[in-house]
Amino acid sequence: MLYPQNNLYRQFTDLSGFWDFRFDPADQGLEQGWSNGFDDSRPIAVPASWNDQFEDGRDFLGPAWYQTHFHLPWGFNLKRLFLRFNSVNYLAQVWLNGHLLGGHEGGHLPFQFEIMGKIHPTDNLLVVRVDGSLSFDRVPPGNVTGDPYDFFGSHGKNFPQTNFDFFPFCGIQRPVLLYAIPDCSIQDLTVRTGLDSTTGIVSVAVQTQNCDFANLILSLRGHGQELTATAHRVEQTTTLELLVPNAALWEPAAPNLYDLTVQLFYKGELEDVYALPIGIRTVKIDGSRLLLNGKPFYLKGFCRHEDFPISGRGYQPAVLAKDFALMQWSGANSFRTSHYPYSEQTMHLSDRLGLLVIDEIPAVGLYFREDGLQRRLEVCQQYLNELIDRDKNHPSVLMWSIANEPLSLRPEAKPFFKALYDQAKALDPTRPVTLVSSVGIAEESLDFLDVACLNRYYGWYDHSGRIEEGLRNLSIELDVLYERYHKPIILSEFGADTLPGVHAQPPEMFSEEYQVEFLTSYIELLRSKPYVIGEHVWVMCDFKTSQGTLRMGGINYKGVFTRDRRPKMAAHALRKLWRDS
Ligand code: BDP
Repeated sequence: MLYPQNNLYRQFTDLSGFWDFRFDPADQGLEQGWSNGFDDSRPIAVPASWNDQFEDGRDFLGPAWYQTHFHLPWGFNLKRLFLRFNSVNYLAQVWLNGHLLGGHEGGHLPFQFEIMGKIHPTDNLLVVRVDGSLSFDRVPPGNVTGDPYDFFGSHGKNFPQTNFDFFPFCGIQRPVLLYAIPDCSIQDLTVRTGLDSTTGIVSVAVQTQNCDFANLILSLRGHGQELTATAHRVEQTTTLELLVPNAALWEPAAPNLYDLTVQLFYKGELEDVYALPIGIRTVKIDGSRLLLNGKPFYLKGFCRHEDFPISGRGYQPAVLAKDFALMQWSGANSFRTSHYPYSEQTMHLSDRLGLLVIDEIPAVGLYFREDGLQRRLEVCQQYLNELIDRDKNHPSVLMWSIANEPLSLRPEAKPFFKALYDQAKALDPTRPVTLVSSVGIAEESLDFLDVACLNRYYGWYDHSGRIEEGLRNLSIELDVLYERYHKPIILSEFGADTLPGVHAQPPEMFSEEYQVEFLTSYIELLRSKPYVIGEHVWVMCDFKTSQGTLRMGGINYKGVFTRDRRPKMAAHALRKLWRDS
């Protein structure tokens, strides 16, 4: 799904702003909820999670109603029109002027509706019902009951009862765009790049719609070069290839981008243009090594969350700019989109600023009891399709992650992940596929996954207060894991809760000194293992969680930065380590 853009042939407008909003705890529905004129509505900021915008309803997860009015911008009436929602968590149903456009399941991924015939030139009423409530058969799951074996962390005692460790923020969390494209248009582009000695190979699959036998001109500009390729009488899809001599490759230390432009001609007229920044690079797993552009690469960086006071999981451009500035300041070269896809803008900034991304579907807290299992698989399959469709053209996307810490000790786990692995490979054979494990050696899907990602908290949840002892265990475990599966390993989470301003010498749990010792001694161990290809600290910033005995004030304090982005001592320690090595 191409992101809307503005040029002479396509346009979009952002419907962000204050919408009308009401909670609907009795689930009275559209008729009762809206035909009464919405007397009890209140203004709400879109995009943003609803939970922290009011004095009531923080823990209320839905259903709730949003509505806004808009006019058709000048010139839009000559084009095909769509409404695109970049992220609504969790279930969305959308009406335009009383017509049900459809629905979507799952936050963090975009969906859209064509609205021809349903839109007026002047006043349009857009209504969205959002339900973010937690259920065992949703992904990620919540309100799980029964066998403690299927629970994450606090064994179902947290509130709201999530099977994962972050607050289940809900609402319209990213922009809603109204956009226009020509009838005869470029529907999709799939860019893949390769390398033959110093020559870059750029192959672009172009999909057109509503114009058989169109002509295409593909051009690539940048780094002193301008190259073109053409295709004639294209029937819906074709693949064009460009060879780029002495290509300026994309890598974190030099995130070189080229401007790719596709022009679509139909019956002699230029009908559509789409432009995309692209990077030329290759990714390969070679034995126990990760090769970027043919050279071994070691990942240093963070896991993160989209989380900020008041806006919750809502898109905040200034916070995003700050997060990238802090990642660059600390010397990170990569991050994981734990535990759901991040905004499209995050992916664009990663391309531009040179951060590699482990791109994860929102499959966290998965468990494998029969009830709801098939449904959870289907939802994960939908997410994987949507994620790869959205992010396949970003040079920053290094690999796909198909889950975080699934409770994989049941036999159903392996076939579940084999189905997702095969799907990812069929959609994108160019990138490695991983899964982030907490069960380690028992994660039998490592038989087929390309990379092993392991989360470990020895010296925190286990071996509390005894980092050295914990690390002796980790050292043995890493060796055993590599011996068993022969896959390169990323330590994809390790960290310690740290209260800013709390100090102790000798270091004690929760003190800033303990976090420094914890992270630096983990990193020293990891660097001694030749099959370890990366270290991702849990977590970049403190973030909001459900309430429970494990989380003081509903906050996970493992951040290297506070929730408002101030550094703890560990941030300086990591900067020293990551910038010097
Ligand atoms: C891991 C989870 C992560 C948690 C973290 C923690 O993947 O979501 O927040 O532990 O406990 O198990 O801090």
